[in-house]
Amino acid sequence: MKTDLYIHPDYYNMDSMLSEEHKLIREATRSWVKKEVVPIIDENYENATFPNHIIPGLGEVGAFGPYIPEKYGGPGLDQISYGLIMQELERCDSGLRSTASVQSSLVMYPIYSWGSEEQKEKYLPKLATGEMIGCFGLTEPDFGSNPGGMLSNYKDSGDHVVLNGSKMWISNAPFADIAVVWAKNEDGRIHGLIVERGMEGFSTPEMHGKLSLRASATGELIFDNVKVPKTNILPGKSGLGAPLKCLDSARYGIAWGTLGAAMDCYDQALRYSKERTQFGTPIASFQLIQKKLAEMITEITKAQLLTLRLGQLRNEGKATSAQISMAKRNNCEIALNIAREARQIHGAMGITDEYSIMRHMANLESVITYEGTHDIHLLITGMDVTGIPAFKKE
Ligand code: TGC
Ligand code: FAD
Repeated sequence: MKTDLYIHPDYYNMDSMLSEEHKLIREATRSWVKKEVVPIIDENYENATFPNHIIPGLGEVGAFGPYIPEKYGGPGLDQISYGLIMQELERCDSGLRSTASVQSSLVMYPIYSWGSEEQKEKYLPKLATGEMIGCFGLTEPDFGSNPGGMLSNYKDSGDHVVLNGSKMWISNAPFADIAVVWAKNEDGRIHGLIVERGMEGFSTPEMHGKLSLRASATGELIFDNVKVPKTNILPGKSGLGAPLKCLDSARYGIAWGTLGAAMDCYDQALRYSKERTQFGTPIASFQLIQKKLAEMITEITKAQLLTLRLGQLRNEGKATSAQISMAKRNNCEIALNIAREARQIHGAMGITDEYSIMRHMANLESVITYEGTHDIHLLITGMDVTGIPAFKKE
């Protein structure tokens, strides 16, 4: 079995800006990940399976709804703790973090923010422990970057509504117990509905053939005249702004998570470069290797500062959607670049599963695309600074 030697880089002593509680939460997650997930992740990645048996453990480390109050079964942590947990999970594998992000930010967050008291009491405590798993259906086959065009719709039918349509690329879908689904009512207004596995006409076929994020289950959601009780509609918010607000929370977690993947790649590259000898000397002594390592740690340090500051703003309730987009975009980009450079430092060994680098690199191709593509986030920043949206052709 491989030994996990990870030591996280902290060039600017960022740890001095964390509380003792933050460090304890990070350490607890790191130890659990090292013990329970690191030894099995390669096999799951290779087999394209999610290790369902670790779900209760994810609940125990607080990875499901870290900021959900204790009243609803969550640990009631702050936003920086949430970020640190995501960082430790993605340090191991983006698919692991994905499962937790979807459950936390895309399922628990909307139920907590806009659910009725009955919905909160029914679903949140079970989601917090992992007794129940959720997924989030926004993307459709013809509406990815432009979710506002969605075709999924429902019609009023007495005490229930009848839902039709389909969603694609849905993380956790194949084994989720519930789906938070975004669909239009008869007036064309978007609402969130909680659809439960077992409702007649609702199916979740698994999508196969992914060469990225293989340790995360992805599927479709198909609604064929599904009768959804009206009590399952989220009453507190409607319009595209509702699912986009959930994305803010998930994108924030991804900013922390991708930094974890970047730090893992850098840590391995630094160690390998000191151990690997060529031309009678450690490759770390070559200027070109040092250039790669110096640039990696510089980008990681800048991203750590950006991300922690964003966490402080989130704690104060002051982070804007555009600030979150900037961090998601930046951290995905630096993580992918660092994974590519770390792969080169490892030479041929870098393409094997001896190291997690190639797996991170392949995973990050999904992460740079989902939750808003790299270019969509660039356009969000462009719109924010100019006041002019460049998404649509008039
Ligand atoms: P637009 O007209 O700009 O906005 C519609 C309404 O939404 C409001 N809004 C936001 N609200 C909260 N947070 C945000 N980030 C928001 N962005 C916009 C906006 O104020 C407006 O409100 P109102 O009251 O005026 O109606 O919308 P648009 O149709 O022009 O689209 C804008 C665009 C392109 C930025 C947006 O649609 C977008 O972000 N597209 C990307 C789609 C995306 O990210 N999909 C992700 C699907 S989920 C996923 O990938 C999960 S992966 C999970 C995992 O495994 O980790
Ligand atoms: P498209 O929107 O078709 O984009 C294709 C290309 O066109 C991109 O390069 C894009 O940047 C570019 N483009 C599009 N519009 C513009 C524009 N206006 N200006 C400039 N360029 C533009 N979705 C969910 O709802 N729930 C999930 O749980 C979920 N999980 C996912 C898991 C995985 C592994 C993956 C890969 C995706 C997941 N998604 C999920 C879907 C994801 O959010 C979408 O793939 C993403 O939003 C992009 O949509 P698309 O793939 O349809 O690409």
